[in-house]
Amino acid sequence: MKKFLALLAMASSFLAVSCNKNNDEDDDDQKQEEAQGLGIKIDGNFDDWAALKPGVVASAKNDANSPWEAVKEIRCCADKDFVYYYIKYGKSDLDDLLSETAEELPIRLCIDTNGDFSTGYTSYFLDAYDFIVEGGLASNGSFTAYDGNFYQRVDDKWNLLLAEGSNMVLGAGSGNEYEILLARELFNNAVSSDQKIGDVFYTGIRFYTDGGGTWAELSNMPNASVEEGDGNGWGHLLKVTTSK
Ligand SMILES: [Ca+2]
Ligand SMILES: [Ca+2]
Repeated sequence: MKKFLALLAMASSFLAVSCNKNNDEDDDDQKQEEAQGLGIKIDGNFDDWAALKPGVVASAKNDANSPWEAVKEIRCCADKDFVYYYIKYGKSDLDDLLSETAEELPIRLCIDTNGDFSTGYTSYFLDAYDFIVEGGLASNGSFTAYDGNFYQRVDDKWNLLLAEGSNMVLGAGSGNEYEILLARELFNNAVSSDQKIGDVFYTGIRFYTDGGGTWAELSNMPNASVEEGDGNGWGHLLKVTTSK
């Protein structure tokens, strides 16, 4: 936890540096950026995502044949300390959802840490996955911070590893965009040695709604129909390679 908090402090100092950037400071900024990994700050500003180098981010757009509308795009990238997610909703879809004040925009981050798809949950994606983080993005009609419960699939049940409040995930949004950070150290401390997040891992996101007490699927991403006879529009998980 101490290391995690120290990293957050570093992230804050990085922001201060980037706001005062000039040509003389380019070298210093470069060093700071290397120390910071990908330099994404969870602040509801998405310029940091736009500044990422090509090839760093794995992404998926809502497939034209998917039965869903609300979520348009997800992106994911990772450095040695954190995994980052970006989510883009359709503006009018999001406004409609948030107009229901009970709507929390719950999501599940679905994660396979090692590319062994022989274990885990086999629904909603074409690849089995062992872990989920589940929490809401909204409260009282607007985006809020993200928190969630962390579960592992064991014996056909979701086994709670860390309850919400663990600080393993953070999130912030504005407009119709949202960003999430997941701290690898806290994730890896909670799982067995053979299930730690590897340099290459796989992930997807399930979106659903329980506004007004009625549960409904909003989207699964990725959702491209990649296999003949798969009528659900469910796709393979995104393959993410850690930037070093
Ligand atoms: Ca940001
Ligand atoms: Ca696995």
